[in-house]
Amino acid sequence: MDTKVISSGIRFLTLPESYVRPESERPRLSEVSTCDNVPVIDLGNEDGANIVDQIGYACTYYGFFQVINHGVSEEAVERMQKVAWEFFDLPIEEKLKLYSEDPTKTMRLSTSFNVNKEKVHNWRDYLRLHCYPLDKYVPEWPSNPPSFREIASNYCKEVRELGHRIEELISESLGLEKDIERKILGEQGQHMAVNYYPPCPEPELTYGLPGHTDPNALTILLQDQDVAGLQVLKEGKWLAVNPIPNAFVINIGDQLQALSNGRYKSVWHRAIVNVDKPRLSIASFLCPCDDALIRSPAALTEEGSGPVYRDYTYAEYYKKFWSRNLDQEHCLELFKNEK
Ligand SMILES: O=C(O)CCC(=O)C(=O)O
Repeated sequence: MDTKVISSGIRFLTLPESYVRPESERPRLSEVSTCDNVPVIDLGNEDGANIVDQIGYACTYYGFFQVINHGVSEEAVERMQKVAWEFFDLPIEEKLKLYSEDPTKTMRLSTSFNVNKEKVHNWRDYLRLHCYPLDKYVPEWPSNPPSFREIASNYCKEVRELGHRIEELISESLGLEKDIERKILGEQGQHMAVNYYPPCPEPELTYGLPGHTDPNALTILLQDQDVAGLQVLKEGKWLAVNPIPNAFVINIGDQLQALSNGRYKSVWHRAIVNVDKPRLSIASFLCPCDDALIRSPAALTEEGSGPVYRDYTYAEYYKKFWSRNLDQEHCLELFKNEK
């Protein structure tokens, strides 16, 4: 690539060759329809059992859902979005001080997905931060814009609480004790990817992010309120998940698929880009602690054909995930028990 990042402020008139997907891998945007029946779960609903039922349904049939009345304050969300835009509006020289292609770094600005492994690049820049424990990681976060650390810390705290609540609801929906997931996943890590997709001259030929599943336990995605771009795979078809006000999109990650013994599906999703407008999304990931042993509870494996996946540690899984390209087969397939 000529420049390392694409958020340079310079508008591209043609798509550089290294971003052009072969014909068979292109997004075929004209064939994508809108997902009209995305489950929207009101976490303010006083009927707790009803929330659990809705979560169970959404995890079984969709692998994702949106939540409203989720407890993360509108102020925290708005300030986070504003400071994220300000970060990507910084001069390129300032941003490049944080640039790295090393996925093991706990704070970096990068581009595409895994530039050293992939054959074709993706039309995305991203700031990736480790966020838990905050006092360990905040000192290495960007100091420009000056308010970034304070605003992002506050956002991370509120989102973490939401994530824990959803994990408890998911455990209950599987008929397990509320705290079982958190016991198995251990003291969970938290990462954040602030994704910036500049306007793209030829969106039909490339992706912001190609179809992938998330390697972690749970993803809490804040979509751009004005510009759509998220699509999910349902019954073999890509469907657009358009933003709704004051909502988060919750994705089941690979570890919850494993923990549920395959009952809940880690959803394939992708981000597409557009000609006119930049798009910004903020993904927060709850990740099992490195030495968490991922094993489905006996209550879910006793019946049927037993455990679908072999036991493994999250550290083992994560290493495997980053050693591969994003749009290969599902990483969890490599951890399946022989039949
Ligand atoms: O930008 C989006 O809507 C999706 C982002 C995403 O899938 C990710 O960060 O893993």
